[in-house]
Parts: sequence; C-alpha cells; structure tokens
Amino acid sequence: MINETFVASSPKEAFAQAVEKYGTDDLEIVSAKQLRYDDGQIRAEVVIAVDKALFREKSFGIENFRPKKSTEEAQMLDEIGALKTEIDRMKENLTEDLIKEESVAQKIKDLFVKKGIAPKWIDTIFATLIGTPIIADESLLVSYLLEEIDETLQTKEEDLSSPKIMMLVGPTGVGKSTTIAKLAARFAYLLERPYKVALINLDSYKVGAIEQLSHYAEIMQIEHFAVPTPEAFQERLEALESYDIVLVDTAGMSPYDTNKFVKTVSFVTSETPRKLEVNLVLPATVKYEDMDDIYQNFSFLNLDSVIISKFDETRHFGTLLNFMLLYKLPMSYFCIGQEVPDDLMVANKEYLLERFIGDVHEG
Ligand SMILES: Nc1nc2c(ncn2[C@@H]2O[C@H](COP(=O)(O)OP(=O)(O)OP(=O)(O)O)[C@@H](O)[C@H]2O)c(=O)[nH]1
Ligand SMILES: [Mg+2]
Repeated sequence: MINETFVASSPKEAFAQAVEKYGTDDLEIVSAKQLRYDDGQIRAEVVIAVDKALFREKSFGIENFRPKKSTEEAQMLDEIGALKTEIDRMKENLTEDLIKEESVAQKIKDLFVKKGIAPKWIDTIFATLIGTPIIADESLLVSYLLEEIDETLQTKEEDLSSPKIMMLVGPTGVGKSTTIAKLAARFAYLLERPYKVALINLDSYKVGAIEQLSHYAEIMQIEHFAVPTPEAFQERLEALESYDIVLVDTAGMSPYDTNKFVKTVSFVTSETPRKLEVNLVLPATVKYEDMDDIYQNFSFLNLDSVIISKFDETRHFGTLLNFMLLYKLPMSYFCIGQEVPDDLMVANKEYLLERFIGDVHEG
C-alpha cells in the first residue's frame, strides 16, 4: 500500500479529488487535517492508503509507467526483432532444403542399392555433390550416377594385330568352353580375314570336357589338343608358334578349390613363347555374396579382361556393374545366349548400360 495526499481548500474537496481519481468513495482514509501553509492560506490535506499498482495505474497509466526507452534503443530492438524473424525463416528454409536433399539422395541411393550397386560407391559419388543442385534433383542425380558408371566402366578393344594366347578361367559352369568355341569360330571364320586358330584344353578334371571342346573343334575344323602338364603346355605352344590365336580352356574352379587352382596357376606362370592373356569369364547372373571371393581368387592370375556370359539369363545387371566398378577390369566380350557361334559380341558399354537403365526405370 502507499499513502497519497490530496490537498484542497476543504477536507470535503480534497476527498472529492480522491474519489474522482479512483472512481469510488470506498477509500481507506489514513488522516484528514487542516494546515496553515507558508503563504498564510489554510488548506485541507486528506491522506488515503491505496494499492501500489492501483496508484501507479491511476497516476501514470500502465503504458506510462514502463521505463521509457530511448529512440535509439527502441530502433535497435526493432532491428534485432526483424533480424530474429529473418533468421527463423532462413532456418526453416535451410532445414526444409536439407530434408529435401537428404530424402532425394536417400531415395536414389536406395534404388541403386536395390539394383545391386554398393552403398560405398554411391556414398563416394554423393560426397562430391554436396552443395550442388544435382543432389536435390532426382532426375539429375540419376543421370549423374549413370554417367559416372559409364565413365568408370572400361572396355578392352579387340586387338588381333599380333599373335596371342587367350586363356579363359572362371568358376564352374559359367560358359568357358562354349565361349572358347564362339571365339574360335569368330576368329577363324567371321572376321574380315581368317585367323589361324588352335584350341588347347587344360581341363582334365571334368568327365567329357575334352569331348565337349573336340566336338566344336571338329565341326569347325580347328586344331585342338589336350595337355596334362605345364611342360606339355609349353611344348604345345611352341609347336603352335605359327598360329595367330591359341585359345586355352581351363577347368571350372570353385573359388575354394585349391587343387585345381594351384594347377591352373602353374600353367599360367609357366614360360610361354608369347604373352598369355588371362580372361575371367563372369556370368551376368553373379551373386552379390560371391563377387569378392571370385575376384580375390582369380585376380592372382593377373587378369587382362572379363568376358561376361549369360547376359540373356537376367534383367538385373547391378551386381555385375558393381563388380566392374569396384575392380575396374576392362570387359572384352559379352555372351548373350547358348548358340555357337552367334551369341557373342565385343563388349560395349551402351549395351550393358541400356539394360541397367531399363532395370532402374522399372524402380
Ligand atoms: N543362357 C546362356 N547359357 C550359356 C551361355 N554361355 C554358356 N551357356 C551355357 O552354360 C552351360 C555351361 O557352359 P560351359 O561352356 O560348359 O561352361 P564351362 O564354364 O566350360 O563349365 P565347366 O567347364 O564345367 O566349368 C551350358 O549349358 C552352356 O550352353 C550364355 O551366354 N547364355
Ligand atoms: Mg568347360
């Protein structure tokens, strides 16, 4: 409470002032007295007790009571307020953009991973795109990834300008012998000029392996030989020195078959009269879980290229692409069916990419 004094010529008038100010006569009167002032006049003083807040409100008004800010301070506060609103708006937009970018990138990553591409490879590409408009735009991002795949893929041109030995290695049943027959027919009969071709079979494990190759060789009238040891291999190659192309078939090996593996390595590392090109035959149907094992085991043979077989047996090429992106081996030929000699083509990136794009667009 606070004591407030009203002064007038009579106590009645002084009280009337208090009633007028507070709008009520229900006021607590503390004292009422008449005094002679220094100027000789007699005046009445009525003191009432009022609530502090009510006193401030009635005396100064609520607005007036607040401490007055200087114009400069008020201006600054206004500016800070505007700035804060702007920051809040920017924060909102930024979060929206980030969420949008993240969801576009995540969606495309999920799609490519679903198609068999390794998340690690995608992350490496995305890391180079942060802050660019590409990462926030679905179709730009898909095109960018496809371009990256295209650039990373390598093909090996068919080069028959000098004599060579081509050995085909790979897991069991991937189509090595069939591909040898297709290649033999291509080189001997289907190119601009005929090449002198011979076949050597190192596969002494599989029942009927020699017969399988002999069958094709006899139809095509191409020389064919089976050799049991690296020494015999060496001798045979020397005897075939006048041939343009010697194709060498090997036993299919599971990546865990050490016996066959050691034997094949001994053939590969034996002295040959000319360079031996080792080609891994990999089916387009390769399983994601098997990829690493296949590479780890066969890369010991110093692979020159990869021949992709069984293109016709799948519509999903992501895992195969993943293998090529990860190990960066050039592709040399594609086998697109069982028919000898027709179902063979020189490797071509567009052919593979078109099929992959078809698969991606199916979602
Ligand atoms: N659909 C399809 N089948 C193929 C292709 N290439 C080979 N094959 C088939 O795959 C099977 C195995 O072929 P082979 O040539 O004997 O395979 P391989 O790698 O020599 O097998 P092993 O010597 O036992 O390791 C055969 O039935 C072939 O007809 C192809 O491109 N597409
Ligand atoms: Mg075979």
